[in-house]
This record gives sequence, structure tokens and C-alpha cells, in this order.
Amino acid sequence: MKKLYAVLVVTIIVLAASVVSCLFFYSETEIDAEQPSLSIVVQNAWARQLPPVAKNGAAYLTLYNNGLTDERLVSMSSSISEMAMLHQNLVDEGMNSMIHVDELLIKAGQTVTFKPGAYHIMLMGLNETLHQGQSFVVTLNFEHAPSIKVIVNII
Ligand SMILES: [Cu+2]
Repeated sequence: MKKLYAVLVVTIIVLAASVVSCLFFYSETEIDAEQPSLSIVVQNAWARQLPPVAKNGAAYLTLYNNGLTDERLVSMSSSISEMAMLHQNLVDEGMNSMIHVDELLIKAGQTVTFKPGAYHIMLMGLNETLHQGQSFVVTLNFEHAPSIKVIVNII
């Protein structure tokens, strides 16, 4: 009887251990599934050349979410200007205006193209003149994905 009891205890321990390891493995897999998307792809970043008197500029680019999870662009910065922020152009009753957008959702598999008259990176208070043929760097910060330094070509 004692022997049977011992076998039972060992069986329970083995079972418990396998359940725990399963749970551990499962939770590891869960964490993997929630790993930040490392697959935001930035293409075709450009800005228009501007005369030296220009106080503000704009940068355009294409964002592609190549990951399996949605991602959000939450902020941006550049040494070319005092401030860099996401703007969207809106046409309301024929009036063209720009609004500040806090964050931009880029769904898994989605491409968002920034262009004149649509989303753009507003460069407020330019520190340098935007000369054709030169470039500058804008850093994009995301909710999960690591920040991306983008080279913006001035055309
Ligand atoms: Cu703007």
C-alpha cells in the first residue's frame, strides 16, 4: 500500500511538473506573440527645398507595417527643426487647414503614404535651410517597435 502511495505521489509530481512546464512554454509563446513588431518599413522620405526665410517645412514618407500586429506612430523629432509633429491636411467647406494628429494607427499589412495635402511631418521652426540635394534625419517613435531614424532627401 505504501508503495502504491509512493508511485501515486511520483505520478502526481511528474504530471504537475509537465503542467507547469507546459504553462511556462505557453506563456513564453504568448509573450512571443506580443513581441513588438520589428517590421515597420519606411520608404521614399522626402521634403521640398525651401527659401532661407521659410520658418516651417514638411517631410513626407511612406510607412509600411510588415508585421503581424498593429502599430502606432506616436511621436517624431529632428535636429532640423525645433519641433516635429504629425499633421493632417483637411479640406472643410473648401477651406484647407492642417490639424495636429496625436498618433497614427498603421494596421498590420497596411501602407500609409504621407504626401502634400494629406499626412505630413510638420517641421516647426527650421534650424537650417532646406537645400535641394541635401538631406536630414527624422526619428520616428512607435508604440511598440523600436524608433527608426529616417534620412529625408530634399528635392
Ligand atoms: Cu502641417
